[in-house]
Amino acid sequence: MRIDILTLFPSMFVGPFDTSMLKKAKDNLLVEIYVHDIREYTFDKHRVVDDYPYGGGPGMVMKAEPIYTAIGDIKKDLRTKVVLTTPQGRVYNQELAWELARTEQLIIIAGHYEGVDERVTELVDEEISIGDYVLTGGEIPAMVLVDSVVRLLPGVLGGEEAAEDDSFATGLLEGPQYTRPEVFEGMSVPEVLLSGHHANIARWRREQALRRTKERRPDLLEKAILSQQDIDFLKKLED
Ligand code: 9D3
Repeated sequence: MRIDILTLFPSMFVGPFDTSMLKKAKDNLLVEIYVHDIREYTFDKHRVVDDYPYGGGPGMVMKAEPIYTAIGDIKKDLRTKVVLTTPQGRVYNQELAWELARTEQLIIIAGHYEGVDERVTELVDEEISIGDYVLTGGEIPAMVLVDSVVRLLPGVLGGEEAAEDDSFATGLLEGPQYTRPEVFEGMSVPEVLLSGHHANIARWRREQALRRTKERRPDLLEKAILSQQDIDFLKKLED
């Protein structure tokens, strides 16, 4: 997969893509990531990338022309998906991450200021928000997309199994986890985890996941795939 990011702040992307899993994915040639400075696609003397909004109002709007030129330069073919990060977009989730992960080339326009000239959206396949809170720009959302997509690529996690076993893939939150020591500040590790009884451990973990999901994210339970045993356990929790 190839990912191209269009941004006014290319330096923001330097650290995050050279660390940890993303670095490994790049080193192993599973993904190519290119960060492009939108200002490089201006051809006027002052290299202007933003301007005042028609009709007035606060803030600045990103100009259409540099972004339009950049996409024309970078886009490989009709299979390329062009994404714009914007608070007005479809709210991001794991399903959409899988959708993006299936494309050959992903171009992400990181919005900034009050937004981009509406005529750019003509070239955009998907407008995406990462959630209902206010950020200063679309750069961090662009990084969120890259991180969530790259880890789904075949070969990145050491097989796709780990990605498919994710809590959002099974539809449940994960239960509690423990590591050494066995007793910490008077708090013990649950007995069952020390028992070596793998079937009991698996059942206990499943029940903890069900309990926690019911408590914190009951909305997830509606879509989760549950066995009769799961349903019986959840019913038991109510009394
Ligand atoms: C006048 C109202 N504006 C400021 C409160 C709206 C506004 C414009 C641009 C609010 C935030 C931004 C910058 N944010 C993004 O570009 C953005 C974003 C976000 O803020 N939250 C969640 N997802 C995203 S994706 C892009």
